Amino acid sequence: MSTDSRNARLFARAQQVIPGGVNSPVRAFRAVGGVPRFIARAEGAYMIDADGRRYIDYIGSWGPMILGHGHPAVLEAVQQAAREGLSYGAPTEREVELAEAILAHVPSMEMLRLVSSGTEAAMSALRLARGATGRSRIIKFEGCYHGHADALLVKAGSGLATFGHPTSAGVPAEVVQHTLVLEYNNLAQIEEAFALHGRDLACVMIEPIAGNMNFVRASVPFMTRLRELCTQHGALLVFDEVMTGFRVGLGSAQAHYAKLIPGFAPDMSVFGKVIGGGMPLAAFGGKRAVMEQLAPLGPVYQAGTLSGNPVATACGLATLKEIAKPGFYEALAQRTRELVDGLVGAAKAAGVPMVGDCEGGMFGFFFAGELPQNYASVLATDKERFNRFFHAMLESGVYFAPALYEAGFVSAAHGAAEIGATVEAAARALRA
Ligand code: KE4
Repeated sequence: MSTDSRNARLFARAQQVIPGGVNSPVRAFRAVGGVPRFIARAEGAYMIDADGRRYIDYIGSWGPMILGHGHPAVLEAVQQAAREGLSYGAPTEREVELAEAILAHVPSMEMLRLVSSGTEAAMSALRLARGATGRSRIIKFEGCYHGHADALLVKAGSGLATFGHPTSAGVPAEVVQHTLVLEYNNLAQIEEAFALHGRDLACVMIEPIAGNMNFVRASVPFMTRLRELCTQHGALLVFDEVMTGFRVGLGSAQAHYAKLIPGFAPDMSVFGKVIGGGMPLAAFGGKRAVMEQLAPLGPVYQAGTLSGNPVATACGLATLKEIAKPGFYEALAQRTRELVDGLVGAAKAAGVPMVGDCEGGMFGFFFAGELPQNYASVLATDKERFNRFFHAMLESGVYFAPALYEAGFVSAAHGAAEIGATVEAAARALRA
C-alpha cells in the first residue's frame, strides 16, 4: 500500500494517539503484517475503506453482522430506539423482551443477565460459578479465548498439578493460581485433572467450537466425558458461546452437541456478538438456582451502567427476529459450505494442502493436510502461506481474518456472486 494512501496516513495518525493505532490488538494486522484498512462504511456483504476500496467482508465485526451490514429492519429499530432515548440507567421492557427471546432458543438457561461485552459476560459467569459453588479453581483450554479478564489471561503451567501462568503483563500470578489450562480435546488430561482437583473445581469454561483457534471442534467423546466429569464432581460446565451463539445455528453450539450427545446441556452459557447485532451487548445465563445468587438477590455482585442499553437491545431484538425466520440458517449454512468447499477445491487444483470446516455461518481454513484438533496443531499449520494468501486476497478485494488463529464469518448478505468471486480470487492467489 502506498504511503500516501488515506489508510496509511490514518494509521500513522492513529498510532500517535491510540496504542498500536487500534482499539483492539487483532485489528492492527501485526499477525499478517501490512497496513490495516480503516473502514469508512459498510453495506451488505461489503466494507469500504478510507481509500474507497471495496472488500467482501468475512470478518463481520468478528461475528455480530450475521445479517450483513445495514439491514433495513435493524437500522429502523436502532434509529427509532435512539430517538426515544440513548440510555436510562433504569429497567426497560425491551430488556425483558430480549431476555425472553434469547431464553426461548436456549433451553439450558432459565435466566440471564445482559452486559456490554463478551469479556464482561465471561468474567461475570466465572465469578458466579465460583460464588455458587463456593470453590475457586477453574479449568480452561489452551487456544480458547474468553475475553481479557485477569483470571482468564493464562497459559498452561508445567503440568496438571501446577496451575496457570499469566499470558499478560499486569496480571499477578496470584490471580491465575487457581486456573488450570488443559489441552483442548485431550481426554487423558481432563481425567487426570478431575482426579486431582475435581472437588475444588468451580467450573470448566470452554468454547464448544473454538473460533479463537480459527475453527476447532470439541470432539463428541471429549465433550461427553467433560459433561460427565463436571456432573460427577459438582463443577459447572460453562459454554462460552460468545462467537458460536446464534452464529452456528439458532440453538447455538449447545443444540448441535445436544443432537450428538443425548440429554447434553451446559450448566451456564455466555453469549455476545450476534445477540447485539453489532452493538455493545452480551449476556450470561443458567439455571434459576445459580442465577439467583446474583445481586440484588444473592451474594455475587455484578453490575453495569450500560447493561441492557435501550439502543443495543433494539439492535439485538431486530437481529434475533430476522435470524429466527424459517430457512435462515439453512441458507446461511449452504453459502458457508459453498465457500469452504470452493476454497479447498481451489487449493487442491493448485496442489496446495488446505483443509476447512464450517458450522452455520462460521468457518475456518488451514494450510495443512488435516484439521487441527488442538492449539499446538493449529500453530503447526503453514502460517507463512496463510499470511501470503491473506494479502493476495485482500488485494483482490476479499477481507479474511488478519490472523491464522481467527475464524471467518458469512452473512445472509453474502450471495452466490460474493462466494463465486471469493473462490475465483482464491484460485488465482493459490496458483501464484
Ligand atoms: P469481547 O469482550 O471482545 O466482546 O468478547 C470477548 C470474547 C469472549 N469469548 C469468545 C469466544 C470470543 O471470541 C471473544 C472475542 N472474540 C474476538 C475475536 N476472536 C474479538 C475480536 C477482538 O478481540 O477485537
